[in-house]
Amino acid sequence: MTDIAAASPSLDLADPATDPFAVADAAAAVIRERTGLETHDVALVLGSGWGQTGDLIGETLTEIDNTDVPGFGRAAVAGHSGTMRSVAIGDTGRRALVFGTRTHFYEGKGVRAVVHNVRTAAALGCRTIVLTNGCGGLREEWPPGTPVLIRDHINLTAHSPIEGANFVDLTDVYTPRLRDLAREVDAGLDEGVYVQFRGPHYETPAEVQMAKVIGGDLVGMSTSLEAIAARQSGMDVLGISLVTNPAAGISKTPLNHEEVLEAGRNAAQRCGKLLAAVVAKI
Ligand code: 8IG
Repeated sequence: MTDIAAASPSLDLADPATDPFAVADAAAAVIRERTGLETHDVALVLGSGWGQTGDLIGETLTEIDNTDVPGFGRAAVAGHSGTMRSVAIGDTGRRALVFGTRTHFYEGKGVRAVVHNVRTAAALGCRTIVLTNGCGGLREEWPPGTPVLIRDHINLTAHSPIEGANFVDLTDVYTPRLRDLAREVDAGLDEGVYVQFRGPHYETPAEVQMAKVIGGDLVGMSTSLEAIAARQSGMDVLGISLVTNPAAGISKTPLNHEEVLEAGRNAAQRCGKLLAAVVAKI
């Protein structure tokens, strides 16, 4: 290795020689410089249908293009914004780091890229992360626009964000205390088991039935890998799914992305208020 290579370690997450936590540290350094803050308190990842909800948490004090931060790329999904924001949490004096988009496993950039947001949040000192998503619902009593607390997950990606012999306990991936706190805000919130498929195609009706048989209530393409990485980093996790469509075969009509965006727009008010109230209590 040359001296120059030794002095400037790679920040390319796709390079196996790169330490993903060093990239997270580099990302955190840029965010510290831009925000003027040494730490943040809570991180949020806004999934499909949750895009507008961040605004209700409080005033955005800094907005940073993902492309300015090591390890982050451009948004790959229509309706997602490619920025992260530092938001004042009401008048609590605490600060939230809000990721307007996420990297999905189906983008093929590898698991490290998928959980880079989580590790960056941990590097900034966030003790809690709120993971939101849009998903398909398996229960008839959850029409599109219903937010559901994630109680547990089934990771069907056949991948883990953890490398090496590091046997992280996943008994309470989704912190019970945080779910209780969410129900203090909205007592009507149901809980469910989220099943992460690889995507990007939606499931077949047979796959949805399988998800049901193995104990699933929600089907999606995110969140589980991020939640695992968050637990590895010692963060508490709150997962909230927005049911944007009945999963395939649950309803009679085929699925489309426009339906997903529409459900999000319609549910924005309830979800935004929920998120803002919960984050203020964390
Ligand atoms: I939004 O029905 C959304 N994301 N896997 N299945 C899966 N992901 C989704 C779905 C869905 N809806």
